[in-house]
Amino acid sequence: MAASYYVTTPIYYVNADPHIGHAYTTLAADALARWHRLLGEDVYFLTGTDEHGKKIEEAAQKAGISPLEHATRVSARFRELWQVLDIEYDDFIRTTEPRHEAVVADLWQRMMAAGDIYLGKYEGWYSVGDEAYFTEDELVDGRSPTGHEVAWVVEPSYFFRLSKYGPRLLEHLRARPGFVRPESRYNEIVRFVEQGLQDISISRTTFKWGIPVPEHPDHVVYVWVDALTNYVSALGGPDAPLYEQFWPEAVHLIGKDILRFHAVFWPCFLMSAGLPPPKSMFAHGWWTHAGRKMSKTFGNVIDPGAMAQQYGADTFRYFLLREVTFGLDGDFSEAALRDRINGDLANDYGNLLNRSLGMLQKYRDGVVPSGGAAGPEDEALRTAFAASRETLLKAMDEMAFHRALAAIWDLVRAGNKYVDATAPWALAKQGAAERLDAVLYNLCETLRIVGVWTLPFLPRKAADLLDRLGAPADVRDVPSTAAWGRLPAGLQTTVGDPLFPRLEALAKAPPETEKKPETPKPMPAPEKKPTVTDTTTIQYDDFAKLDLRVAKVLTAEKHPDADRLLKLTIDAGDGRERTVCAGIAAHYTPQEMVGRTVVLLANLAPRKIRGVMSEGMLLAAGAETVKLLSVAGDLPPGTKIS
Ligand code: ME8
Repeated sequence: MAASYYVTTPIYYVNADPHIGHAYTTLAADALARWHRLLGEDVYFLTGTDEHGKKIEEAAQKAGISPLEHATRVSARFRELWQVLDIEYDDFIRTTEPRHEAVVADLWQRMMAAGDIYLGKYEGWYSVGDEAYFTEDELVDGRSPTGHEVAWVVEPSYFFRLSKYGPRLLEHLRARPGFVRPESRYNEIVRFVEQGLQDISISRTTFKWGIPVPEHPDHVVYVWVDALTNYVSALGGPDAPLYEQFWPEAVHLIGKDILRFHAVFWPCFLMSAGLPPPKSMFAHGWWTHAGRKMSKTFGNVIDPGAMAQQYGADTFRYFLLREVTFGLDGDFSEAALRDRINGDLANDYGNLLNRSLGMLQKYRDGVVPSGGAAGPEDEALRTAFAASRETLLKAMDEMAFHRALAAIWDLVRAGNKYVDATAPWALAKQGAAERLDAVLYNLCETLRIVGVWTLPFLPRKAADLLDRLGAPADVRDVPSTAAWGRLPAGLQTTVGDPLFPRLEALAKAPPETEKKPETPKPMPAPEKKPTVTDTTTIQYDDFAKLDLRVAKVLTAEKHPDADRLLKLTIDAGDGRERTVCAGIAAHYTPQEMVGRTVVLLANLAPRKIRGVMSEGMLLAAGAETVKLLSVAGDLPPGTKIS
């Protein structure tokens, strides 16, 4: 029997329109769901909307309509966006549906029967923006940690004995290091639970827009108890066959800000109700724009629907999952998106398709040849295939989408190199028909494999690629890419228009791409050795302007457009991942760089180096032989060097 896989997104508040954060989690979940389907698993992918609570009630009041009417309108906008972004969910749950409300009431009664709910009085701070309670200590300048207003509330309330479940939760966490990912978030949760848990208020009496507490309808169920239950109610509740099949495999994708609700409250509610916690969860980072939190006040909100319309849904999907390590924060830049389109998608991926099928058309009337004569260039292509496959499978297991895509692109680039190395046009001229057959076949097989692997990320374009190749259904799944050579011979291919037309009109690009033409800056500059006469004394203040830090290399790859550069992603301890181009490709391999601790000049003005925005510079010594600076001992990223 096929394995089961259950992936969920948070259910989104319907107080306002969907934004990039919603799109991000949902398309990550969609990519995972598609990947697991391609593996042949039985997949259930759930998303939906969170429609109760004070926040929605207030938004409806503002709009002058009933909360349900408001929720219905906004919930529909989420579904419209998911259609635009090609999100293929299996179920969309709304918390105002009776099927959900019934399971919330059931869960409440189970927790009550376990003796874990008691009546008391809540007195403390509440933030409607977060729909969360805060202690005095947690407030920052009189606001919630996320910057929302708080109000002092005093009301009768039911409490949940969270304190009782601390030890059991800790045991659960310790036995399952993968319960919360990434690891940094797991550690954060373990530390939090170790400090001991306090009981929490789980009902409200000062407004009505919620699910009534069973037998006490003057209370409504706290919106987080209501919302979290969606993951079980969508499966039909604890006695349903869908629950039996999928609940043991549940993986929650969430943003880092709602981790505590998922990793602490939710497992404890479930334990109290006599149900097992989900299998695991992954908390991703936040997108900023132009270095700031997105907000209407700053006018820097990115509309995912508009982006998908302008650049194409596939492109937007690819960019969000390729640009930033899943788990870390990232800064959105339209210029970077355009670079990815012109570089990865047009130059690499689209080009491999068009040149390969173009040559196949020219030399073999577009028909995939069979067999042929092996040649010395084949080895490198096969090796690239095997290496990409291994990295890809592991990366998808770890939800490291950026690494998965980088691995696929290693094969794409190996395919393009294969064209250059085998020079099919020369083979045609020489009449080396057998070798030409083999080369053209290998290119088609590369395209097929790349096409299958990119289906989760570029669902339309990859399907288009496979259609142009004429690939039959049985060679369009992941198991069919386990070994080289499954593409049958004799298929009729069609070239078609470029898959990803280049964006030539850069003049129309946003101002950030229009900055002065960039030339690669060599690092370090070997030609210009400092001499004694170059040295002038400086004041300490001058030195203090340099933000030198310990940093860690997370990923490394060859710069797509410059042989001497490596393109690195680096953790400089500032909560985000940055890209740095370093002129060290002749001295260090990408593999040697991953995990290495380096010294970074972090406040060097960002500049674009051959199409890649580089933020900072690694320090190194030497000219002919270049050695990177490092620090003795084990200092964490971000440690200042002074
Ligand atoms: O929290 N970048 O709903 P929500 C990345 N209803 N992610 C972002 C983001 C950004 N700039 N801004 C927000 C809720 N998010 C609850 C969930 S689940 C049982 C109930 C993410 O609409 C945020 O991290 O406020 C969260 O995961 C998601 O958007 C939903 O936010």
